[in-house]
Amino acid sequence: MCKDCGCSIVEHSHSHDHSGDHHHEGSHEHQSAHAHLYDNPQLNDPKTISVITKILDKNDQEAGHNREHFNSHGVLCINLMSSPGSGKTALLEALVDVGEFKFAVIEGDLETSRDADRLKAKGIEAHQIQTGSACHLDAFMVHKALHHMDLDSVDVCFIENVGNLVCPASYDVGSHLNVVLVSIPEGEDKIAKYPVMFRQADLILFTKTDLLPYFEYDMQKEKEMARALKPSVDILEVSIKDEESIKKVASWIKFKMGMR
Ligand SMILES: Nc1nc2c(ncn2[C@@H]2O[C@H](COP(=O)(O)OP(=O)(O)OP(=O)(O)O)[C@@H](O)[C@H]2O)c(=O)[nH]1
Ligand SMILES: [Zn+2]
Ligand SMILES: [Zn+2]
Ligand SMILES: [Zn+2]
Repeated sequence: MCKDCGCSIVEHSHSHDHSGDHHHEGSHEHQSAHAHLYDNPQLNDPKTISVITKILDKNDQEAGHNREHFNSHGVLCINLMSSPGSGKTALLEALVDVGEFKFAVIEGDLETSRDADRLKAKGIEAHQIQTGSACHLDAFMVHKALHHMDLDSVDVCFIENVGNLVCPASYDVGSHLNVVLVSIPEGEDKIAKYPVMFRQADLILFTKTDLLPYFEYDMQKEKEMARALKPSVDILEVSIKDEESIKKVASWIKFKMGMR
């Protein structure tokens, strides 16, 4: 558990408002989060609860401000979340090749600038955030990056979150949409084990489908599990070796761009 980020807070709400204004004071999400905190013997000190609640409320305000940045430039912001190595950076590299829209990327990793360097090598504007010990991006980290970016020159800004299926789900970073990746080699149980993350998803991408012949993976069962958690979720299958599958992701994004 991450001591300073409040990642033990589990939101039980089945939906999350990404529409702009966030009124989180006393919201249902936070009340249920508080209830959950009191159940946690490691975090049952009222002072600790009060500090974590304040961190999340401040984060939500900053996330709203980040969304104003994106809205004022007509940019669609997409938060990419997954376990480490599920293929977030590889997807971005493949998306630039299909060339359907212009995008920039805010990269979050504990250490190194490797992901941003990979993207810059493909001509993508990328800004690396090194979080040090933090296992997620928060709205303040993203805001710092925003003031170094030229949002006028892009249609979409991706935020590649730190590889982690747990606490990134608790931090609104100011995105409009959440895309959650889950790769075939990770095994069949990820959606059931990390429901908080998958409930936040607007789109779930099953990645590395070219590896399906080598793994026992019941795709239909996993899709049913995803829809049981969130009936409205969109789902696509992706392999970076199949350009048509990348084009489908690009089309989904273009469709969403058209509504902003
Ligand atoms: N076979 C196959 N390999 C893939 C695919 N997508 C990504 N990979 C490989 O999986 C590895 C991890 O991919 P990344 O894109 O770095 O994963 P990531 O989610 O960005 O990882 P972190 O930033 O560390 O969380 C790389 O070696 C990729 O080449 C795919 O569709 N098929
Ligand atoms: Zn954390
Ligand atoms: Zn990456
Ligand atoms: Zn600002």
